[in-house]
Amino acid sequence: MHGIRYSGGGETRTRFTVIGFPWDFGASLGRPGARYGPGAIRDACRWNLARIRDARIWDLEGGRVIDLSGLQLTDAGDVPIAAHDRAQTFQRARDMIAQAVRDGSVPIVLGGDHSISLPGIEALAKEAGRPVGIIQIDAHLDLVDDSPVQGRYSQSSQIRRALELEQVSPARLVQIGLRGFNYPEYAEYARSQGITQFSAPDVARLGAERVAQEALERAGKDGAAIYVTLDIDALDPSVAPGAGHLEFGGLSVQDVSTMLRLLAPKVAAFDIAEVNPVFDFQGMTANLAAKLLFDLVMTRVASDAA
Ligand SMILES: [Mn+2]
Repeated sequence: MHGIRYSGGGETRTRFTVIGFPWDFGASLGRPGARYGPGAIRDACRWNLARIRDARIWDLEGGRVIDLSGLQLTDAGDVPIAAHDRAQTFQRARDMIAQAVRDGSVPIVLGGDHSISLPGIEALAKEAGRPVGIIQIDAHLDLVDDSPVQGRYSQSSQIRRALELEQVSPARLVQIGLRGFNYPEYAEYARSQGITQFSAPDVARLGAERVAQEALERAGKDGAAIYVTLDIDALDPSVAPGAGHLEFGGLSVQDVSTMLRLLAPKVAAFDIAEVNPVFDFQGMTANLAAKLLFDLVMTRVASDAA
């Protein structure tokens, strides 16, 4: 398996640690197969890694050549999966992600279904030494408390569980890209908790830049460390067919790219979930994830170097 690795060779200013989390037992309603996500995303990253020359890369969208000499991008491999034991597997993930944060690195967790965000948020909450805010780019709410089918730790509950952490507050949760139809009881829950929500049409109406700026303000309140989670189904299925569930009317590539570029300077931990190669077409979704990962990494390097 290809690791996502690069060492700029200069004095390190930006550290990222890639952690694969090939877990899809949380896909109890959506389509399973996201366990193959980390491998497919790593593979797709080769194209951009190959374009680095002499510690520099041309960022065409940013209109600049970025100096990568201060970048240390390491790949810690995959979380060892105990298929019979979610709690043990999540503990291992928490330990790996916490280690990355302690090393002064920004963890990039590659899912896996969206349940994988919980150990990441827990690790950041434990290590950050300050409050945590969450920016969730997603078609769905993932606020299910409990369900007879899905239980309490599925791909539909990780944000609800994260809100129970002492360091996390619904006032610092921002959900972007929501659409379609959902259970009515969560409308009252989201409103009463003061969760900030931008639907996909909100993003089209307000613009990605304004939404990203407001998200940073809300999630970053109280000096919070910001966890950014990207469910690939936030993007429209026409560009991301390899997802857990297809929810039409989604965000555009440019809008998500713009948002990640604006969030990058402030992100303390990042994950990409629900990339599902089993349902992908021509590797589109994995390649999209790799592009968005590079948007975030390269923009952060440029910002740290400035
Ligand atoms: Mn989700």
